[in-house]
Amino acid sequence: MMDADWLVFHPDPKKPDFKLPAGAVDAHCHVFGPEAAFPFAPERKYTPCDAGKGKLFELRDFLGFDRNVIVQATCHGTDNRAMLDACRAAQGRARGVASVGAEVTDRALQEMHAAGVRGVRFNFVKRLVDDTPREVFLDIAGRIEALGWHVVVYFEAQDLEELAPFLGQLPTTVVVDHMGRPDVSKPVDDPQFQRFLRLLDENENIWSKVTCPERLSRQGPPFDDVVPHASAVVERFPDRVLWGTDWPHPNMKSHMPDDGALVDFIPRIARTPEQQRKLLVDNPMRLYWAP
Ligand code: 0GY
Repeated sequence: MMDADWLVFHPDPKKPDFKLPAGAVDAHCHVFGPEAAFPFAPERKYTPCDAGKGKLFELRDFLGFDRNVIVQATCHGTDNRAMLDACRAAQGRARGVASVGAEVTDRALQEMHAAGVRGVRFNFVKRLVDDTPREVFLDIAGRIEALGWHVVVYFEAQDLEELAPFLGQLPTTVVVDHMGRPDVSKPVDDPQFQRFLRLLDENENIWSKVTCPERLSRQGPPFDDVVPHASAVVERFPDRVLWGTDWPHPNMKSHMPDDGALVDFIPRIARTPEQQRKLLVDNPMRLYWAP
């Protein structure tokens, strides 16, 4: 049973006015269950609605995306079966980002690679996961480096100062979820957001997802307050940004976004056709579909 206050994904999104470029990748989305086939993890911090691969692929086609990157959601812990099943079913049109523990075997990593996994996610958001020792993460990073994978990190803006030395130690490409969750009620030149921009300035292997205006906005749709931050990142690091819907939008409390309206947000943060092509096609293809 999903949590009593769980908000279910939008049942009937609008057709986007923004026409996505050919080959566009939704580079941050999840699958939840279905629970009957893929039970949620005992250690999870929330119980979502079912949101299986069929619905995800329907949305991909409806919005005009060509491909997905399916990120393991914390409600499935380190049991990656639902994500792997979705990647396999997509027949080359999805890649995955897994969550693994220290106990993962090389054979399991190789099987994940064959299914389409190209990264692992390290989560530092305290409401979502229990703490993992940094040595465990560093050990995993060293092992997945050999496979050519990268690391996705999710943290809150106030934790960046403490995390920065650890992030600097990671040997792979590192992708930060949702711009490190800035407080968008503060301006772009606020020290906290400047710290995030500096992290990317000083580490050429660090990328950012310019995702989740619905999560970061204090004002709600059409998310005007997120435009300055997201467009600043796209303008400064056009070759190191990714975009995704974040469907089915876990833990949204204020409202459930219309996924078509989220696509219409893209040209407000990536204003030129060149920026849009890099954000939606070139960058995700380089990171996830390199031969
Ligand atoms: C997101 C954001 C959230 C959740 C998860 O794996 C997850 O449970 O990523 C969140 O609650 O902020 O990226 O989907």
